[in-house]
Amino acid sequence: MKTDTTKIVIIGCGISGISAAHRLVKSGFRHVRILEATGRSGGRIKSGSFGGKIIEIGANWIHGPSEENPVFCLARQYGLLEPEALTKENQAIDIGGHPPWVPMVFSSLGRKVNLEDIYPATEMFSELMHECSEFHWRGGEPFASAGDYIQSQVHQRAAEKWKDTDPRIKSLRMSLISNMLKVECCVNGTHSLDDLGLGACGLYQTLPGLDCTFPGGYDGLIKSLVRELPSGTVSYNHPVRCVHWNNTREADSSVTIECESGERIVADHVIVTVPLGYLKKNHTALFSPSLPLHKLHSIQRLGFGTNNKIFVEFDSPWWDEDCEAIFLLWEDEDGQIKEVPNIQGSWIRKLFGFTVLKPTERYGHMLCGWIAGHESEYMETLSEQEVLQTVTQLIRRFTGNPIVTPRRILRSQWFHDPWTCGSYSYPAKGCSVQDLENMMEPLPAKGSQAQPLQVLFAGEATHPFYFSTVHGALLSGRREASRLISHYSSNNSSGPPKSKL
Ligand code: 6YU
Repeated sequence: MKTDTTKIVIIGCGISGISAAHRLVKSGFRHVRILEATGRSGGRIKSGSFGGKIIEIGANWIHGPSEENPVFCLARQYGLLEPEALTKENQAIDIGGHPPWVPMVFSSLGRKVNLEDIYPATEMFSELMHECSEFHWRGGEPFASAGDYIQSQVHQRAAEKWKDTDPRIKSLRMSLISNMLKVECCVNGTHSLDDLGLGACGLYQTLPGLDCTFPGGYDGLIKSLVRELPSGTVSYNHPVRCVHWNNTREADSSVTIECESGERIVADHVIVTVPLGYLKKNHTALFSPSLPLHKLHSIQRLGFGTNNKIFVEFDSPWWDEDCEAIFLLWEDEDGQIKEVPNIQGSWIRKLFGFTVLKPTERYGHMLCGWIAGHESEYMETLSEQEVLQTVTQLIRRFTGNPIVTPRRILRSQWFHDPWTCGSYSYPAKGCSVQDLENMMEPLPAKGSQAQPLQVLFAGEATHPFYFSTVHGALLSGRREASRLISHYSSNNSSGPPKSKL
C-alpha cells in the first residue's frame, strides 16, 4: 500500500471527517489533512455553555445506544457515559426511535389537559406514522408524501373511532394531532410532513437502546477522537472554495483543492463531508468541472431542513417533578398545520413544546423548546430579546400563570450558519434509495476512463439508512476511508502519482 506517499484531504471536521481521518491514519496513511472552515471541530456536534451549564446546541442524543451503534461504543470506550446508559437493560429497550417521555400537556385556553382525554389521539397518530414507514417495504405508495397520507386518514378515522365522544374532547384530540405533526417536523427536520416522501420515510432505520446523552457534553467525543490524530492534522479557519478534479484521461489525476485563502493544495484524493444544505447552495462553486447530472439531481431531490432549539431557564419549575416533556395544544388547530398568513405574528405556533433537561441537580430548572421549518428559520432572524418576549407570552398563556418569567434564553441558528445551512437531511417527496446511493458515489462516476476515486463523499446525508444521525455520519466517514484502503490493497502495484500536500 502506498501509505507513505498518498495525499488525502478531507473537507470538514465534523464526526464524518474525523472518523475518516481516524481510520486512514490507523491504516498507516501518513499524509491525511482535514480542512475545516470554522475555528472548531465537531460541526453539528456543538456543546455550549448556558448559565454555567453545558448544553447541546446541535446533536443531543445517541440514538439507539447499543452494541451496533459505533457512537455508543466509542463513548463507552472513552468513559463519557453514565452508568445507566451502559446497562444491558438500557441497551435492550427498543422504542423504535421515540423515547417514552413523561408528558404534561397544556392548551391555548390556559389549562392543563387531562392525559386520558387525549391518549386515543396519541395512539392513532403513532399508528399512522407506523403505517407511513411500512409503505417502503410493502410497495405501492397511495400518496406522494407522509403528510398527504396522514391527512387522507385522520378525519375519517376520527369520525369513525370517536363518533360518540364529547365534541370538546374530540376537538382537543384533533389539536393534539396538529401538535404531533409539529413534533414529527422536528424529528425529521422538515417544514411539513407534506415534504416527507411516503415510501422513502421507511428507509430510516432505528437501533435498540434507550436514547442517552453525554453528561459532560457531546463534544467530549469529538475532543477524544481529535486528540488521537497526529498533531497538525486539522487546519482550522480553512474554508475550501473549489475542488478541481479531473474528468479526462490525462496522466495527471491529482485533485487541486483551492482554499478561500488562495492556498492551492494538490492531493491524490479528497473526501468531501460538507453538509447537504451547504452542497445544495454551493455545489456550482465548489466543483470544477461541475458534478454529474445524476448526482446534482439527487442533491436537489433530497431534503435538508431546519430544526432549532430554544433553551429557557427559570428560577423555579412550573412543571411537575417527574415531567420530561411539555406539549402545547392550540385549540383552534384541527389535525393539520396550516400555513400561517403572517409568520411575524404566529411563528411561535410551530414550537411543539419543551423537553425538560434532567437531572435538575445538573441543569437547574431548564427547558429546551423545539421548532422546525420556515417558522424556525424566521425565529433565527429575531433578536434574543424578541424570542424571549414571545416565549414568555406563550408560557403565560398556556399555563394561565401571568407572572412566570424565564431568567434567560439561548437559541440555535442552524439555518443561518453559512457552513451548514440547516439542521439535517430527510428523504423528501420523490426520493428513493437511489438518491442516497448517488450521494455517496465517488467521482469520476462509474464508466469514466479517468483515474477513479479522486473525490469521495461522506457525511450524514450519504448514509442509506442512518441519515440525519451522528452514527450515520460516523459510519459514512469510515466507509469512505475503507474505500480508499481497499483501493490500495487491491491495487498495490501502481500507487497514485506523487503530489504535494
Ligand atoms: C444524532 C441527535 N440531533 C439536533 C440539531 C442538529 C443536528 N443531529 P457536520 O456538519 O457535523 O460537519 C461538516 C463540517 O464541514 C462542518 O464542521 C463545517 O464547518 C465544514 N464545512 C462546510 N463547508 C466547508 C468548506 N467549504 N470548507 C471547509 N469546511 C467546510 N444526530 O445522532 N442525535 O440528537 C441529533 C440534532 C439541532 C443540527 C442533530 C442529531 C444530527 C447530527 O448532528 C448530524 O447528523 C451529524 O453531526 C453530522 O455530521 P457530519 O460530519 O456529516 O457533518 C424518515 C425519517 C427520518 C428520521 N430521522 C430521525 C433522526 C433524528 C435526527 N435527530 C435529530 C435530533 C437531534 C436533536
